[in-house]
Amino acid sequence: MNNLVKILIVFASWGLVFSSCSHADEARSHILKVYNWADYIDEDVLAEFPAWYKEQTGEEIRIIYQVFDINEIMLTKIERGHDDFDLVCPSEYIIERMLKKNLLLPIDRNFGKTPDYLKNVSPYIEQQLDKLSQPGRKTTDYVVPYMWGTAGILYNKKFISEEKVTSWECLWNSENKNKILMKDSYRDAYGTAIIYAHVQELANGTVTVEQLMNDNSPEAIALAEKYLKLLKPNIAGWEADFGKEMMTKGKSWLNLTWSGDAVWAIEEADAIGVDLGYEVPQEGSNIWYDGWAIPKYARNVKAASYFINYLCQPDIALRNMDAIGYVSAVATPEILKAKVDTTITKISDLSYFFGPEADSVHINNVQYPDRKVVERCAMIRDFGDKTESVLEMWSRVKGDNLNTGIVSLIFGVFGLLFVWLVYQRIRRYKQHKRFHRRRRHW
Ligand code: N2P
Repeated sequence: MNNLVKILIVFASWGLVFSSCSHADEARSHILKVYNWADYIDEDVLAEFPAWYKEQTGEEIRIIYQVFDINEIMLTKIERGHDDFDLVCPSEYIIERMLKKNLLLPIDRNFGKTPDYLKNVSPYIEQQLDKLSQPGRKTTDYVVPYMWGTAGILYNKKFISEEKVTSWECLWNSENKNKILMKDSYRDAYGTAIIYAHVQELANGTVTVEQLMNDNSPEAIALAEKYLKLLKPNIAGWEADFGKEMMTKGKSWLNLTWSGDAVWAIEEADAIGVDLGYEVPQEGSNIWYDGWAIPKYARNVKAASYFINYLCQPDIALRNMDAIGYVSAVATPEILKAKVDTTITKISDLSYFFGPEADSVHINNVQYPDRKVVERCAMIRDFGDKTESVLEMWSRVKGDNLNTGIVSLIFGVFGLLFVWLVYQRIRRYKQHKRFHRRRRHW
């Protein structure tokens, strides 16, 4: 995370602490509380919103901005903490959960004189998110797609060949002992393990990636646990957001990560002569979608809706993409034009996203996955009440060594205590007997 964002966060937290004193009179309608992923917006875009909002509505707004790097942390704050964030940015399986639990408010598309830029979002991405709709609640009435991408392998070409990363096998290969940084995202790790455990069935066409990644049967959980434990010797660390920097510095060989982080890392590394690549393995992977949503406890739906509208303008979307590396869900001809780069030799089919004219374009294919890549990926779904068992498995996997150590220590101490107590009992019993025998003799 760069310094400006850190400063923004510090200001934001001060804002939270002091809002009750120094801003005592500030109406909540002049505050917008945004809770977003770290490194997920251009800082100037964020800073310029109050002026834009004033222009559109004549009203003042001050942003309180906080960041998270794990979906579940955000969800807990809303679901359990009832925090009054006006905008959050969950991923698809959390969107589904929030819709199921009725935790969201509809987006207010009443923008007055301001055009409705939400129309700029790709219909393809909307269709995908609408698969998560719940009875009486259509996803896209509650959520506006923001960024999307794939999960795959970012690798250092100095140590790993492109051919090796075409299969998830490379993560399990003992050649890569202690050389992998894993994204600290339990659903990505789970999906990857289950996919790899079924390489043969996938090749035979007897199962699909979608079925595998969303299988939460006890057998699947046990299988994922087995494969994730087998992976552990190769794991150098779990990262929430620092993997891209480590890779840029050439500190690790492989990183299971998201496409946007890969784009950012590849560009940064290139500037300092480190050659990184990104691949979505042949077996298939996760394709994910993050969207803006207004939680039930929000207190400024108007500003939240305007903020989403502001982000859907093509120039703003382009600035965000350039700053963070991820792909915006906004898919207008201006964006396609700005993103086409004829120095890229590889041709990709992006017609599913931009429309028929984009069926063979020269475009960064890490950022914008080709149709073939999208076809071998699937979206992850909410695990509902099975989430708990998967999370338990996940903590067994991650805390394996520590837990076994602590458990053996506890057993060891109690074991010794027990032996000592039994010994004392026997000793006292013997003494007692001896005493009585002697008394009888006296
Ligand atoms: C950016 C996080 C991206 C979120 N730091 C991917 N779902």
